[in-house]
Amino acid sequence: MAGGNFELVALGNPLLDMQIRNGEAMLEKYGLKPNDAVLADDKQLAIYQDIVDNYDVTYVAGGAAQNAARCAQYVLPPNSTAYLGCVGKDDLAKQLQAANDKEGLKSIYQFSDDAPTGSCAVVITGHNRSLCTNLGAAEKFAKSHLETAEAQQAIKNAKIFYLGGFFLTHGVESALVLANEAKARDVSFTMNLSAPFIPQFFTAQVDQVVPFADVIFGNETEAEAWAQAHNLETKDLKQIAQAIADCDAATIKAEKRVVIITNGSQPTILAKRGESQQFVHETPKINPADIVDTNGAGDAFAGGVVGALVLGKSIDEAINVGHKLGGMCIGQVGPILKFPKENV
Ligand code: 26A
Repeated sequence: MAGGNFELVALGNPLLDMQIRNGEAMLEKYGLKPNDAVLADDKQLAIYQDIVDNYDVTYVAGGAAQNAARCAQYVLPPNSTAYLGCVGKDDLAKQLQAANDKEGLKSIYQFSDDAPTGSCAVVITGHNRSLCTNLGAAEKFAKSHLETAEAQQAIKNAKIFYLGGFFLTHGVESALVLANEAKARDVSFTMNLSAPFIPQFFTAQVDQVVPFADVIFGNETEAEAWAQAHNLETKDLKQIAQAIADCDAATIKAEKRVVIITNGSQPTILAKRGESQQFVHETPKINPADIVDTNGAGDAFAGGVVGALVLGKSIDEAINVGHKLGGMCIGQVGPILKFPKENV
């Protein structure tokens, strides 16, 4: 594989991020944890207008899988990545499309007639980020969109699929279409656990797609949530990563499954199916003064890894690329990378 032929197809919730700094009061007011991702409940829906009225809001393209796909494209030759998701017929969607165009990510959007493009309030406090999402059009994604000519062309060509775990709150059927396509053609299906509430509250959906996955990403809190949901009585990240690697596999590819668990500035853990030993990759040190915000760092990491896999790099090399992009994202406002491009 070398890239340039839409090898990577990602599926997720396209969101516009509305980011604020020094948002301690908003965490308190809306009952948000400093470092978490949630779907807005009825009371939290007021946060979007509240931050517009009272803060200096930075608007930036978001949506976890869309971020990862943009970051994968960063390390790939033009025309290597396509992204599927549902947006509204509004200006927000135009902003997202423009951000994808800028990075060379092909947007294969479904357009909802009645729902607005989804948005995510990103509340930054220190090095933490709290994400509060109103999915809007994103949860209107219909399986039938996968049957459109444009989507079919991408799906039939793909060598690697990437599923944002967040999509499983509403879209497991569509996710399974891609998973089964990967299985039928013996190509790679990768996914991200995305947030603790996904393995915690959408366990059944996660368990439906994990068997197809040959690369699974998560961070320390998501791994712990997976362990709890599966009655694993350990908080040891290596053991949890191994358990995820060793759980059901529905494909031959998944028999070579790897699980990659990031842990902030602590080393990243790599577990391989059927092995007794886990591996650790040191994360490059980042000077705290260089940290702008951590929004999207995990997506940039995953995107870098997947992009490197498209290029045919080994999993160890791919993790190094992921670390570089994660670090680069942390030095920027929101889930974006540096331009002009740096070599990674
Ligand atoms: C279903 N939920 C809650 C979400 C998200 C989400 N992307 C998809 N679905 N909640 C937050 N995000 C995105 O995560 C990125 C940081 O990892 C935000 O848009 C942000 O860009």
